Amino acid sequence: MQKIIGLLDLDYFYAQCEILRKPEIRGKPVIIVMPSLRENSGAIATANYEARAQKIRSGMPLSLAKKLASPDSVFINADKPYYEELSQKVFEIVDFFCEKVEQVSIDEAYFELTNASDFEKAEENAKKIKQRIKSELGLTCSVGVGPNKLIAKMAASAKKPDGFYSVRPEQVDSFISKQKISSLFGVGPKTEEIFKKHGVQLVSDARKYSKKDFVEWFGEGNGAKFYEYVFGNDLREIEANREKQQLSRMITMKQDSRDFEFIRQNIDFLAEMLYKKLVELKKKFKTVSLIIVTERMDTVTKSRTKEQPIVSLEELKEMEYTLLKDYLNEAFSNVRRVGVRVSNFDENTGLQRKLLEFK
Ligand code: DGT
Ligand code: CA
Repeated sequence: MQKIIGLLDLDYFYAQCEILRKPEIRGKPVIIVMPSLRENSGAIATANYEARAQKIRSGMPLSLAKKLASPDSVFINADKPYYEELSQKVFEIVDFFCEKVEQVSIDEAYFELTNASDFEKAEENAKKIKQRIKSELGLTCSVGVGPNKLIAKMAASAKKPDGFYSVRPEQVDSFISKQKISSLFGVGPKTEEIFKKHGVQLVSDARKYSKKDFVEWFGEGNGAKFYEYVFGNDLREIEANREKQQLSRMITMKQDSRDFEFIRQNIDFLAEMLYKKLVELKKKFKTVSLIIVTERMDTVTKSRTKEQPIVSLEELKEMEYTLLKDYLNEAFSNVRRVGVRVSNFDENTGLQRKLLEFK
């Protein structure tokens, strides 16, 4: 199967979080400061693009940023717990769409799109994630899609902010060869200097050297790695590291319908698939949701929470049927897609032994 990977990177993240809760500062240069206990020191965590236009950068001393900043600039002390809360919400959206998510920092994660039937479908899914983050949370991000982590990351960096860029397997070579060597993933100022000493400006310039040269310049590990990278190769897998907050399965039905029996059969199929996964992960849950996408592409979610964790497939199905009846009583549209979701996982307990015997 063709591996397809996405990389999501939130734009000027800390600054964007502040603008979200203080809309009046949008459009002004916004600079986030990591305060220091010493008077007048402190460093810049990040700045929005308006501030970057004044040459203000992450890591810069506060004193220098103050000199560069225009009088209408807004300086704000970093509020990490608030940014972490928003970050959690962002990656819950990614979790909802993708099974394998590897968070690499407060504002960046790789996600697996391999399940999509082809690149076009994977691109659609990645765009949906981006749109959902915008519509639900009001945050913009840059998303790259590619056949491996290296390409996904570089694609995301190539179009910032609020960008979307997909590099399909047949485009990898032309994409990567014209990138500056400094934008190759993992190349810092020291590595860049060594490359430049050998006349390497663009990634394609590096290809005239052998792997032996690379190893000589950068050592065994890094040399071999960069040698693969300049040809766009990267075998690193996604290391899923997020505790799932919810799990779901969705399907587009064979035809649009409002028929209870017909939709129920689709729900049974999804519930069985999902329950199998839950048993595998040894997860118990208290909340069950039914997700309906109507023929007009509106999404409706109905949920119910029990006090005690739900411990059988039958119980899960019964709850879904009730939610479906509720939906059919309230809404008139035909159902196009249907989804079964569970959340609110029980922290301490795994599924009991007898549930593990579920076939
Ligand atoms: P971007 O992705 O270029 O639009 O801008 P940011 O601000 O999202 O930059 P990124 O992705 O490198 O870093 C994410 C957040 O991490 C950023 O909003 C603030 C924090 N951060 C980045 N660099 C530094 C740093 O040098 N010092 C401190 N304290 N925090 C940093
Ligand atoms: Ca970022």
